[in-house]
Parts: sequence; C-alpha cells; structure tokens
Amino acid sequence: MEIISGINIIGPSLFFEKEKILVIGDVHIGQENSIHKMGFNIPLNQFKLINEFLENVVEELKPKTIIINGDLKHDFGKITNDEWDKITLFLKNLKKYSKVIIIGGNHDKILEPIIDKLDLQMSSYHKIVLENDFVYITHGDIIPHDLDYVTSNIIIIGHEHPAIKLKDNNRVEIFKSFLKGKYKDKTLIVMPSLNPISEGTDILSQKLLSPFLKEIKNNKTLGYFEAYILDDKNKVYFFGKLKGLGD
Ligand SMILES: [Mn+2]
Repeated sequence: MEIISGINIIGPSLFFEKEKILVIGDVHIGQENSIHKMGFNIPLNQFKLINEFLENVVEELKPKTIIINGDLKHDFGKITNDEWDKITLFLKNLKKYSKVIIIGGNHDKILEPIIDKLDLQMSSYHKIVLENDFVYITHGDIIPHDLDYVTSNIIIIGHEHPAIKLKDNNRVEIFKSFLKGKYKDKTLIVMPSLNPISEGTDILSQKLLSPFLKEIKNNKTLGYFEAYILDDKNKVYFFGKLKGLGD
C-alpha cells in the first residue's frame, strides 16, 4: 500500500519504488536475550524472524540501498558476544545485496566498534531527493535543526514503535501501525519497529516517547494523523484518522 506517492508500506518497512530504497528501523537486535536474562521465558526466535522477513523482501524487491533508521542494537551499556555476532551477521547479509546506510538511534551509542569492522558509518540522518520532495530520514529521538531538515518537506522517523489497540467485541488486541500526518509545515511519517517481540507503544493511551509526537499531542493534532495498521501477517490496512479510533 502506498503511504505517500512513490513510497510503499512493505510489512514494517518502507520502500521507495523508483529509487529502490528500503527503510527499516528499530530492529533492537539483542532484545530477546536481554528480556530472557531478566527471567521472562520468551521464545528466542526474533532474530530468525527478522532475517526471514528481510530475506523475502530483498529477494522480491531487490533494493539498491537499505537504510537502517536507528536502534539496530538494543542494550545501551555494553556489547554482548551474542549482539556482536548477530549484528555482524545481520549487516554482512544486507551488505551482500545492497548498499547499507546506518542512522544512529538512542540505543546505538556503542555500535561503532562493530560497524567500523564492516567498513560502515553511522550518521544522524539521511536525505533523499525525489522529483518534487525532499525526504529526511532520522531516528526521531531528537528534533533536528540543520539546513537539510529545514528544507525537507517529508520526514520519516522511528523510535516511537507506534501501535494501536483495537476492540472486537470483548477482545482487545494491539497492532503495529504506521502514522502519517502534519508536523508544522512538514509531512511526518512514523514507522513501527521491525522487531516482532512487541507491538510497541499504544499511541492513544500510553506516554509518548518522540519529541515530535509529544509536541503534536500537546497541540492536540494527533487525532488528525492517519493510521496504517499491520496485522500479524504483515498485511496493511488503512484505518483513517486516529480520532475515530480507540473509543
Ligand atoms: Mn529509539
């Protein structure tokens, strides 16, 4: 499904049709092990699921460039052996097929030693020039002020892991969701997390994380954002404006 002219929703990722650029975000490699170590008995198959999803997408769409929009790594404080191995494997796989661009997230403070070894760099944003639009891709934990940001009219962020609770009779289920709406003079697209471990923040009831969305909520314009909801098979459904949902 197209979220904006030329940009399609493919599961929890975005694909620039003409430019053949795939954008993913909030992979949070290592999260399953860190939850497991806390004593929660969860299945340790998240990394496998992430790789399977990407293998299928890469095979089908053949992206020239893959942009990782922040929080590739989960743990803030250290690099565990498990993370080192998985992140190396993950990036090596992607590098085989495409150019890889890494945008830093708030969880990526100590990612550098791993990506250095693979000859990759990390930056705070990436700009894509389309026919009529400038697209600025950044993690979303900080509102930027640079000239590229100021002159861009489409902003793509992650960080929030947006999800929406839907009621069906007595059942309440939470689903990952893309959001699209206005932030000042720009169109803002918020992507869900690629990690299947949790659906994310219920944006209609939980505390928001991203300064973009906090400001939008304070200005009481979050209700005008549109939701594109993913089911558990990564099929996307357009649900319209948020103000009609959740009540
Ligand atoms: Mn983040």
